[in-house]
Amino acid sequence: MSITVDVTVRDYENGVRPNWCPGCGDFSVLNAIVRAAVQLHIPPEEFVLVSGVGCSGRISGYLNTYGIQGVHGRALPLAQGIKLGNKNLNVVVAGGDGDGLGIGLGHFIHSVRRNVDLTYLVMDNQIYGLTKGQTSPTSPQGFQTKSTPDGNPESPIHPLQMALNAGASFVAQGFSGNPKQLVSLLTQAMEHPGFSFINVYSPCVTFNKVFTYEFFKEHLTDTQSVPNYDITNFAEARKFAEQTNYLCTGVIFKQPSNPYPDTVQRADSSGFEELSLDHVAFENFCDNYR
Ligand SMILES: Cc1ncc(C[n+]2csc(CCOP(=O)(O)OP(=O)(O)O)c2C)c(N)n1
Ligand code: SF4
Repeated sequence: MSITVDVTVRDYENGVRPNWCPGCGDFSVLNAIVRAAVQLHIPPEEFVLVSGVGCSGRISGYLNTYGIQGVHGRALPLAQGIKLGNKNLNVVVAGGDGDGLGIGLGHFIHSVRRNVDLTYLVMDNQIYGLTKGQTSPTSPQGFQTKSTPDGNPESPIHPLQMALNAGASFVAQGFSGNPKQLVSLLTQAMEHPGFSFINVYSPCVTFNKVFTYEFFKEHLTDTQSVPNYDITNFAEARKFAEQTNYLCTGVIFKQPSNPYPDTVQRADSSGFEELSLDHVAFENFCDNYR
């Protein structure tokens, strides 16, 4: 018999006031994470929020739960270690497009392959917010920023395309301006066994004056508006994402997968004993650099 724990939003409040700019899309993501955890009756002591570096990366400090901000681009390996160390924890990872699709891109792809049971949410504002408005990997070609005053010469990474092509079994996209849907996407992602991915258009109101709330409200198409949209059809998912120029929302693709096993047979490490550290030699070596 499973016991349902009574959890409220208040249980997740830690009284720390986010220092995001008023109107930043990240507020909505924070609220959605809390509401999803509450809807799933997850007590704070069974929840971990791992974040990257950036304005978005501050998110893990704003909840009364376990949280850790990793070094830039390294939130996913941290989160995998946490989940594999304690499978009873619900692990959510959140970070920016620069963090996860620039410096952390390798980890993203390998996390999809490894398929550890966690949810990864990218707060995609198409810019580096914390460092004051440079071009990011999701900035479109021609986009003018402080680092590309003549327009971005590079073509962007499309997070949905990246996740689908890497083989992710749960791929969704949300928008900070639609908090109700965001909660629903998060609860579905967190319930999905294996690696689940949500890209969230989360406007930076200070440095990105092009991809605004108004822009997304006008341009986003939801899967629900497509008659008979089949979330299990990979070809349809890719086509829909491409045809909307990735300006789409909803669960784009979902299929069952085999999550990384809880217990993995480890290699016999007895042969490594001869590699054990000679502390005296090591200290002598270090002295050369002191
Ligand atoms: C190794 C390393 N390189 C660069 C930086 C500088 N830096 C901090 S945050 C950031 C990018 C932030 O952009 P994004 O991930 O999109 O997050 P946002 O601030 O927009 O939420 C960079 C380049 C760093 N902290 N560490
Ligand atoms: S600079 Fe942009 S991303 Fe950072 S807190 Fe302000 S609005 Fe949000």
